[in-house]
Amino acid sequence: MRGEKLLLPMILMSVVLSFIIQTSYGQHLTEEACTVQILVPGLKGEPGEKGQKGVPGRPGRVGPPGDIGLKGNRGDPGPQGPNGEPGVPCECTPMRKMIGEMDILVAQLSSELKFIKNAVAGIKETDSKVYLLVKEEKRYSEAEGYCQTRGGHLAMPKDEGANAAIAGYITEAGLSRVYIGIHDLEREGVFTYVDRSPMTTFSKWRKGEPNNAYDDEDCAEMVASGEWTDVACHPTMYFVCEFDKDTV
Ligand SMILES: [Ca+2]
Ligand SMILES: [Ca+2]
Repeated sequence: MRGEKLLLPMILMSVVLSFIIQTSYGQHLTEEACTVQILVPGLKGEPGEKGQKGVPGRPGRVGPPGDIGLKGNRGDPGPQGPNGEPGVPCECTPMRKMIGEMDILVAQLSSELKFIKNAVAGIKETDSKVYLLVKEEKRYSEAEGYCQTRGGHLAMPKDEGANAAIAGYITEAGLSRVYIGIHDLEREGVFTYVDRSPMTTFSKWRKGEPNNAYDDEDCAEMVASGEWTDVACHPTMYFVCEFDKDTV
């Protein structure tokens, strides 16, 4: 636009200048007389080179907070952890063993105390033997075990004096019968003392005994009169132990 506005004045100025030159130089410029130069714009030039990249713009404002997300699914279990440190060896075993042994000792002491109480209550004796009435109901074999534990046997009367001492003991205690150490457990009909010593000349069987009633009488009891009877071995009853005076 600006080029077009200047076009008309430039044309007029060119006409005036040509007229002045023609008037001033006369013949010299005759060939150029009435020549009018008209200036026109040239063709549009090529586009310039591309400019350099501009500096980055300022950062924008912080955006509004987003919506709360939905809860995710539960994750898979993690891997197994490393093994723990080795434990300290338990010292309880010796203690338990000791407590167990003490329990056994207490039980033995209780049993011994009971035995002593019985003994204090009254022991019968002969020149060579001490008899103890045990007021605990036991089977024949258990009764013999009880006496053996204390160094004796079930009472084995081998003469009238010993038999009378035991019988008196039973009577004084108000009992009717007790186990004594006589049986035919090893050979039916052949009675021996519980220490396996044979019966010799002395015996005190009640009339009609031993009769091995019901084929089930292999042990012996003494009744208050001092007589013996063969009886079954499994019933429980009181019993009399005997001890050698030499070992008591
Ligand atoms: Ca028998
Ligand atoms: Ca009998």
